[in-house]
Formats: sequence, structure tokens, C-alpha cells
Amino acid sequence: MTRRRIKRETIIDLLKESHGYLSGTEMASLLGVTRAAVWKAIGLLKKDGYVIEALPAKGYLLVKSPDLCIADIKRIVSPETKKIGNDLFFYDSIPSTNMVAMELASKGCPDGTVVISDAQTAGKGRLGRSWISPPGKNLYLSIILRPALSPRDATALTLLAAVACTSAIRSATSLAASIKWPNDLIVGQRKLGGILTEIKADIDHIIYAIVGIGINVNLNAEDMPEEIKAIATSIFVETGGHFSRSDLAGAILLEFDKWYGHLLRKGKKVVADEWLTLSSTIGKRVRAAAVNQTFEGVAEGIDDDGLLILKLNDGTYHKMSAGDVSIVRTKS
Ligand code: BT5
Repeated sequence: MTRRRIKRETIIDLLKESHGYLSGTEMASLLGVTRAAVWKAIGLLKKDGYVIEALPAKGYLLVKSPDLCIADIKRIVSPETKKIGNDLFFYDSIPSTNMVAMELASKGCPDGTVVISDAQTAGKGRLGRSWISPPGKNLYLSIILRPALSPRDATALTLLAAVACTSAIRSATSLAASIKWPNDLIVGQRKLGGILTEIKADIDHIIYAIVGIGINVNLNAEDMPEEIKAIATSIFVETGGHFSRSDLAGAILLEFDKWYGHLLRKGKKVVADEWLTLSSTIGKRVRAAAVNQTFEGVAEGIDDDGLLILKLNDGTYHKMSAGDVSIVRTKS
């Protein structure tokens, strides 16, 4: 029998489809490999966190899958994706998925390559802030894009990511997640996730963009460090249930794939229109802090470039390209 590498996804599929134990001999014959090769592949899956029971007379039984693993994400994404997630890199712990994505992009990896890590030791927010990234709980991923867009269109990629994440979270969890301009995923007033878009560009075109996404999934309130306790939340905190990070990552990548296609074919407006339906900023009285100045007024909308249009108290309009927005509570 010729030696063949067995794809982990194939073994998992077989184990998931079998009702009860599946013998090593049967699996070997279905896959056209030796029993020793099956045994070796099962050993690797166990290392990845799969709990697989092995009984000499019966064979193998899949007892539990890890809640984040590359094989499960591939199984969701591969049959449907046009671009996003065709190439996936998975790590246990790295400084930052955006940093690793930058390195891969500079070496020429294709449009749509995705980097996922179980933990980050130097997760990044905007403006040098840090992103709390403990292991085993949350999602940290970065998508490498090579769109034929100009640098001023990069904000559309942040809007697109917010749309993809919010839609995926809403359908996977039925939580009323929404988007707070420019890059926050929120539930109520609390931050569930954030997006960090970084680009390498010439004067008139993007060479590559890295869209980083961090979402708190199964994080307990008690495990949140003091600095984010009052402002952050997680899917677990909001719903009381644990969610599969692979399922959520898969759903986000498929939504991203769909909206990336729309952006490239139909333009920025389609994405901005969808963003408006999912945002909780528009129509509210807000305080918007830019680097050196703070504005207060009503958030009236976003323009085609994703800039926030504020109607200030004196009736004039101001457009913001970046900043931090907080909703101003009006006295009743
Ligand atoms: C963001 O920045 O919200 C962008 C976060 C992007 C993180 C992802 S994870 C995968 C990829 N790789 C990276 O290295 N980064 C991306 P900003 O709007 O600047 O918000 C940062 C602020 O959010 C911090 O100063 C904290 O106040 C708060 N924060 C930090 N960690 C948090 C967490 N896990 N959950 C909620 N809030 C957090």
C-alpha cells in the first residue's frame, strides 16, 4: 500500500458521521491507508485537543472536539469560500495575529489568507493600545487582503469586518450585537470585540491590508482584568452559554467572504448601507474624541468613505475620520 498523508478533516468527518465506534481497519480501508497511519493521525488529533476513545475490539469514538481548531474551521469554510480562509495559519500563542499576518503578507501570501491564534502575548488595539488576549477563551484572527483599492478606501475594510462579525454573532448567538463607530462590536454599552485594520500602501493603491478581529467569546466576568471589567463583555457573559470558537470563526469568515465579494464588485456603498443597519451609533447624541479635540453632537450618518458625520450643537457639520465615540445619555 502506498503511503499517503491523511487529512485530519477527513478523519474527523468519518468519526463524526459514524454512529458509534469505527474500527481502525474500516477507517484504513475507507481512506486507502494503513492502520498504522490511522493510529498516527488519531494521535495527532488527540494532541490538538480531540478526545478520542480507543477500544481494542471496537475501534475509535470521537467523544469531544476542541472548541477552536483548524480542521473544524476548514470544514466550515472550505466548501463555500471564494477567497477568505482558503489558506489558514493556526497558532497556539503568538505576539499578535496582525504582526504575523504582516510578515506573511510581506512574503507574498495570497489574498484572503487568515491567521488565527488561541492566545496573543502582545495583542494590539489602535493607537498603541493593547488587546487583552488570554488563551482558551476568545477569538483572535487576522485576514490578509490585496484589494484593488486606494488607501482612502481602507476604512471600508473596517466597516466590512464590523458587518461580517455582527451578522455572524447575531445569527450564531441571537445576541443583539451592534457596531459602535468606528471599530467596536458592542452589546448594550459594553465592548464585545474590536477591529484593527492596518495597511501597507503606495500613494494611490493598497499593497496589502491586514484586518484584525478580536472577540470575547467564552471569557468569564471574573477572568477579565481590572482595566476592562467595567467596559467589556463576552458572549458567555451575555448569554450564559459556551460557544464553539471554530463555529463562530467559520461563520465570520464566510460572512467576510460574501461582503468582500460585494465590496470588490459593487463598491463601498453596499457595505456602508449594511453597516448603517447594524450600527447603534447613528441617530444618537455622542461625544467623539479625536487625538487633540473632543466634539459633541448628533451622529447623523457616515459618508461613502466611512467618516462619521456629526451635527454639532451650533448646527454646523463636522466629519471625523478616527476617534473614540461614547453615547451621551440625555436627561429625561
Ligand atoms: C480595538 O482597538 O478595539 C482593536 C482590537 C483588535 C484586536 C485584534 S485581536 C486579533 C488582531 N491582532 C491584534 O494584535 N489585534 C487584532 P481600540 O478601539 O483601540 O480598543 C482598545 C481598548 O479596548 C483598550 O485600550 C481597552 O480599553 C479595551 N480592551 C482591551 N482588550 C479588550 C478585550 N479583550 N475586550 C474588550 N475590551 C478590551
